[in-house]
Amino acid sequence: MTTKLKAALAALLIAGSGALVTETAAAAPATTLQELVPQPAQLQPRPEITFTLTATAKIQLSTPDARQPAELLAGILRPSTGYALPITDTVQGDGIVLTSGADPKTGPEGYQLDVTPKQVVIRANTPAGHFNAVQTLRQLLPAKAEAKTKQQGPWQVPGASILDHPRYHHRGAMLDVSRHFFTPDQVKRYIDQIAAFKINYFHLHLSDDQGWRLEIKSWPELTKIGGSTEVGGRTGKLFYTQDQYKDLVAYAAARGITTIPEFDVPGHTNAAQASYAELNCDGKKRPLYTGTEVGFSSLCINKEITYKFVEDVIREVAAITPGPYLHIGGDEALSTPDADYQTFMNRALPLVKKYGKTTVGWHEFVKTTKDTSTIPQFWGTTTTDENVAAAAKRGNKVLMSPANRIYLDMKYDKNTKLGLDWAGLVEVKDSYSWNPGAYLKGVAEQNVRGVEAPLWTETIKTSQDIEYMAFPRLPVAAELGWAQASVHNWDRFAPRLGAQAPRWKVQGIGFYASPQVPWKK
Ligand code: TNX
Repeated sequence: MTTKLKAALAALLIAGSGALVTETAAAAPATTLQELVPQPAQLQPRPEITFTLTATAKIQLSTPDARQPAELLAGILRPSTGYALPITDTVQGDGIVLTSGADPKTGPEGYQLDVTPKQVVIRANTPAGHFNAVQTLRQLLPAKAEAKTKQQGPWQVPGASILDHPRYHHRGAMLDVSRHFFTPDQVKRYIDQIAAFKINYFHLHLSDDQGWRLEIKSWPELTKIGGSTEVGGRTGKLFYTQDQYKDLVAYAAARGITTIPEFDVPGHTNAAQASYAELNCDGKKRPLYTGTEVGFSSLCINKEITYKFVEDVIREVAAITPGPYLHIGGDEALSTPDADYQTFMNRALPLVKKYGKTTVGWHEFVKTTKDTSTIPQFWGTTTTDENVAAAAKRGNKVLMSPANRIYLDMKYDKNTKLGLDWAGLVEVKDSYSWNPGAYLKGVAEQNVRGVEAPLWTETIKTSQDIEYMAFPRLPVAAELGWAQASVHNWDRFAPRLGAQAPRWKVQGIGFYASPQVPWKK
């Protein structure tokens, strides 16, 4: 409140009745309702209502769709509240209700959330809708609800009716586990963090010049040799067994997230070429690579064994990936001549189909195919790309990851110690100030599948590093992917983003405290 306003109010209070109402309205405390990221489509505050979660509350289901979301919620709230919060199949008494029958406007991923004095009632018609509602409810509770140890209540939720649904279906985050390897526990930690912002796709960049990170049973040397080192030269068993991968995929799924595995071909393949001599045109193994240059490797396009290799990898990965997508990379194949690149994609793309999956690829690949079901992921730094525009015109849906906007490995400013700057310095406001549905020439709102924030890890070694680069820009990507275009406004977004700080502190996330954002204490 400004000093002037305070003085005016004091005068009114002295003057007598009626003024109290003004006082209450003017001083109405900010609540978590003003702090949601991403912003819901419709939000009606009900200031006369407050719900308090108590020791006797139950999480009540009337639809099996809500089972996993309810378990997720209970797993977060039991440690911090210290309450039992049993999950029941009957809707009765106080607590949190997850039920079906949402307004059709909520669509396949949306939900309604109504705060009443005795219950928070969530309605959704799909598991995705329930997951998304649960993430909203988390943010409506006090920040300390995120703690791993018992905290003091009260556990209040401000009164509101919310009807929410996303702008885009695809809201993604990518982690490069090839340049630096991250353990399953580190990956799970990141999955937990992205889930909180309604990210629903997790893209795992599993192979590159510096490392092959997933066991392929028919080509065991890929991990034995190709998974033995990383940027900087550390050595070890730096890969996931298929069982570990399946566990990660299931962990993501239990948070409403579909995993998209990537094997980058035909370039970025040094780790494979170091593992098997026959994958090289000259029949000689390449040395393992621990530097950070790109563009020097290529599979041997004219050898039949190359396609046996690609098919074996696709077959094995498809078999342990329940999601419908497989990412085949295709970027920066600077050592693969154009004609060879075409030849390669003509053989590789049908193999993805053969094993029942839909291709996602870095946008370069889309010049090689007329298949409109494939998904080009735009990672350029320009606002024009003829091939991507032509694909959009044919009907392909484009996944937007412009590097100068939403690459989480770009430095924030010249003083940022981690990260790269080839696409520019990307401060938080830069990462927010673009419209995915009107960014690339010839790629309009209806041609956009969604937004993904990739995190490349040439310079990123620890979970702390991941978090410093991803926070707050990952939540920015989530906002761009979910919130309606009509609410896009930096001045209104920045305080909502800043309001996340106490939550991140409780969660142990060491974020970049950008001077552009008014951080809440
Ligand atoms: C470009 S973007 C790459 C990656 C690097 C990244 C670093 C893309 C598809 N390829 O190989 O890691 O830049 O920012």
